[in-house]
This record gives sequence, C-alpha cells and structure tokens, in this order.
Amino acid sequence: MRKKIALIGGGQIGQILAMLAAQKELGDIVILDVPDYVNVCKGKALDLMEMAPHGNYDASITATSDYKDIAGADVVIVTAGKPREAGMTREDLLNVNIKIITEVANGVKQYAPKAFCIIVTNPLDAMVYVFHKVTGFPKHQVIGMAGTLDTARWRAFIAMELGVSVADVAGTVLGGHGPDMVPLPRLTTVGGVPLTEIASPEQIDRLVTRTREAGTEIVKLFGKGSAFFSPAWSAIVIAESYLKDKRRVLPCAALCEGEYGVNGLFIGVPCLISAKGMEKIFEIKLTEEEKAQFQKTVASVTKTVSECKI
Ligand code: A3D
Repeated sequence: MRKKIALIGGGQIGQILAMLAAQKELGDIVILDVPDYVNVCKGKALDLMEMAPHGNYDASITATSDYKDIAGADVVIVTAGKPREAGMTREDLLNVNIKIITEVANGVKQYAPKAFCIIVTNPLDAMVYVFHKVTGFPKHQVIGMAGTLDTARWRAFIAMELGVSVADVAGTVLGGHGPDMVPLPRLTTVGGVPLTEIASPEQIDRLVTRTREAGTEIVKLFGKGSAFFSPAWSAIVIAESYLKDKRRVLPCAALCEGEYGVNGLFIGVPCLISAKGMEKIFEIKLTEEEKAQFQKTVASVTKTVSECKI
C-alpha cells in the first residue's frame, strides 16, 4: 500500500510540495485547505493528476477541507497560515498563525496521530512549539523545517560567490529561523577544503549576512508573498528521509531538552531523520564566539515563544 502524505495548506508552498511528492512518488497526496480555497486546491490536484502521464508518476492527488480525509497519513506537512509580506516581520504573523496552527494541530491529533509532522508556517520556531504543545506528540514526531532551507541558502550563496558546484559545498546553519540564525563558516567546506581558507573574511561576512536576510531578499523582490520553491524542496528532503529511512543529517527545529544548553525549546540543530522520525540531535562543540551567537538566537526564539502564551 502506498504511503499517505497530508499537506495542510495548498497555497504557494503546498502546491510545490504536492508536485514534488508526486514526482518523487512518495505516496498518495491529500491537500487540506479552508473551504473558501478548497476548489482552487481541487483544481491544483486535478492539474497534477493530468501532469502524471508526462511526469511519469503514480499517485492519487486530491484536495479537501475535511480533516477526516487525512486519516492515517504517514507524513503531515503544515504550511497553513499567512505568508510574510513586505514590511511585515515574522513576529507580526504570530497571533494570526497561532490560531491556525492550533486548529491544524487538533485536526492532525484526531485523524493522523501517528504521522511524522513537519511544520513550515512562520514564525517557524514558535509555530512548531505551539503544534507540539497542542498535539502532545512525542518529540521525535514533530519537527520544524527551517535550518534545512537556511543551510540550502548558505550553500547556494557560497557556490554562487566562489563559482563552484553547490554539490561540493557542505555546511550547516544553526538556531532560529530569523536574522540572528548562526551559519558556521568554521565547519563549512568546499570539496573538503575549509571555506575559511578559500574565502576572505569580508566574503564570509557578506555570505553570512545574505543567508540571514535571504527570506527578506525574496519577499522584497516578490512584493507580496514569500519564497516557495526552496522551502518546499527543503520540507520534501526531510519527508523523504523519514519515508525512505535515508538517515539524512539535516538541520531542523527540534525540541531540545538539554542539548546545546537549551531546555524545552524548538531550535535549529543538526538532526538525524530516519524511519523513527527525529531520531537524534547531534551536538557540536561551539567556539566562544559561536556560543555567543547561538545564545542570541535562543534569546530571540524564547521571546517569540513566550509571546505565544501557551
Ligand atoms: P500561502 O500561499 O498563503 O498558503 C497558505 C495556505 O494556508 C493558503 O492556501 C491558505 O488558504 C491556507 N490556510 C490558511 N488558514 C488555514 C487553515 N486554518 N487550515 C488550512 N489551511 C489554511 O503561503 P505560502 O505557501 O507561501 O507560505 C506558507 C507558510 O510558510 C507561511 O506562514 C510562510 O511564512 C511560511 N514560510 C516558511 C518558511 C521557512 O523557512 C520556515 C519559508 C517560506 C515560507
């Protein structure tokens, strides 16, 4: 029997998620959205079914506004919410999206209590916290997608700056999904060569800043709405690692209980994603400077989470 993937939210990211999940034949796909938008989602689902003969995939793709239809889903990816728009901070979205995520969490808890849940809605670190609180799911079952995207951006910018293949750039970005996230130049390599040996300090500073501001750079270009291709791919990479037990090590917002000196907070850390879900958090020995940066991002996430009053 095919796996089942429930996409909560069929907007910009949701539609790309559906396309990628279908192309990768990850399973049958159900898109859930609000009643006002469900016909558009039904149209997207039908369009994707009609793409299948050329896309060479077998999958059932449907849309609904009824949580009953996500029953038994293996993976749930949540993009339901309002996107950040120009001039709007992630924190502005907080109150609107808390309400949405609470409703989503209750629906998922009732109909797909065993699903591995990947949260994408912003402000990410707070929304994954709220989802986890409301569902009460074990920590291995709930993850926030942010570091996977932030790291993709970091790698992409390095490849663009140095004129090298992105396939050879390895690195990681820790912390919250905000302007004080922590790219780690010290641990980034290009074909095994340390980044710090082939890029100047000025170049590295520029790359760090661009990565931290990457979401905003796209929001400014769009004028309305936020990035969708790269966030969708990033969530699919996590889902695929779970469904195929690929055991990828990906930076995700995971519930830390002592790791990195953090307690009871979801924050971006390197995670082993296996058939068990978020199987393990890897700890990195940080330098004093990196620790200070990490504490700053933890303080930001703590502030946002405390504003959730949950
Ligand atoms: P958008 O195209 O607006 O899609 C959101 C969808 O959610 C819409 O189709 C809405 O109708 C739907 N929706 C709203 N309320 C509900 C509800 N109660 N139940 C079900 N569906 C609902 O946005 P998008 O796809 O561009 O972005 C989705 C979210 O991802 C936003 O919160 C973005 O800020 C966030 N985002 C996160 C990242 C990260 O890296 C974490 C990156 C980019 C975007």
